[in-house]
Amino acid sequence: MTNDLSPRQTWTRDEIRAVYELPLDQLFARALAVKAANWPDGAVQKSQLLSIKTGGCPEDCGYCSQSAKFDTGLKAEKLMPLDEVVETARRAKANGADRFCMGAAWRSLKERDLPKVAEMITAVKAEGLETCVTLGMLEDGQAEALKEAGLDYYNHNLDTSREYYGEVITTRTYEDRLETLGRCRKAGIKLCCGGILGMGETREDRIGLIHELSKLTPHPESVPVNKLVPIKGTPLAGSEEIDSVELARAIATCRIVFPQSWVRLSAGREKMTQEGQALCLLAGANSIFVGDRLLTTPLPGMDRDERLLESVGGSCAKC
Ligand code: SAM
Ligand code: DTB
Ligand code: SF4
Repeated sequence: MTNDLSPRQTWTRDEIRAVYELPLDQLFARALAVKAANWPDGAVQKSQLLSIKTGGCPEDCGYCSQSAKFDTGLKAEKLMPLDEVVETARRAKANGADRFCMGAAWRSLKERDLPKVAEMITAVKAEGLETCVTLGMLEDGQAEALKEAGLDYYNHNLDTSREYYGEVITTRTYEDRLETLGRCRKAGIKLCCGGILGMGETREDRIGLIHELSKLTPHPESVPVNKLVPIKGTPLAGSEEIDSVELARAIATCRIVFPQSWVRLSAGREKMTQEGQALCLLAGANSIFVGDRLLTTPLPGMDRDERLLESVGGSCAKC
């Protein structure tokens, strides 16, 4: 029998499918054994997001409120000033977040913006928070500069399976994404890399996404599992919603395949019931986004998060 407790890159797609499609009780039992062995304190990690550059993005990601290609009603803004970023980070820390993730609606990081973002990273780190950024694609040398500024994590998602990818995005390729991930790894930055479920993909695509992620060496330290937040005006807004049991199946599979990574129940919590979210935490998710907003859409907020975390016996947002 294969050892479930250590990360490995040798998962086959068939093996992942076999795990994903186990009877729910067996799937959960296996995920919970992995969780208990690798994450004995049961704590739920809390990250907070801030959109430091909103809207007007030239990419065509079919789910995104910030693409200039779709009429979503979102107003494009300039890069946020440093003091506003630091103020928000301070409040995030006071409210219990331990990682602060700054997102920019860019196709790629421009050289002229790099020093400003580097300054933000250094300042946020100095507040005693882990730092994460998501800035689009990176060129040679940029990841090193971000690392030097104090960057802990780079978020760059594969989003979906290789086969379904072309239905979602046409302006950058799967290989482009893997290249940026490779540059971050080379610079010694931890990876936050996952995808979105509920974009009209099949279960086989979900399995394919997990398989692609499992080949990354080493595995991403954080695996965000986003449930599509449907945005009016985007091509994917009418996609069939993924139900909480299917989402929990995907999360439990991620817990087993990525035994030592944070698995984040990421976007989509705002419209989920407390029971649906609790099921996903029970399935093995051990990280959430806290605060009032993700990037451009709302989150449940502190009161609902406290009730959720207390209900599953994890730490509460104020603890
Ligand atoms: N522009 C950068 C990039 O895409 O490389 C960074 C920001 S982008 C908003 C970060 C990730 O958020 C996307 O890769 C996607 O996985 C997730 N995301 C964006 N819009 C979403 C939505 N409506 N629902 C769920 N996840 C979403
Ligand atoms: C990730 O995987 N999810 C976060 C973070 N990485 C940057 C973003 C979710 C965005 C949800 C839609 C919005 O608020 O615009
Ligand atoms: Fe731009 Fe990122 Fe949105 Fe794609 S996901 S349109 S790259 S902001």
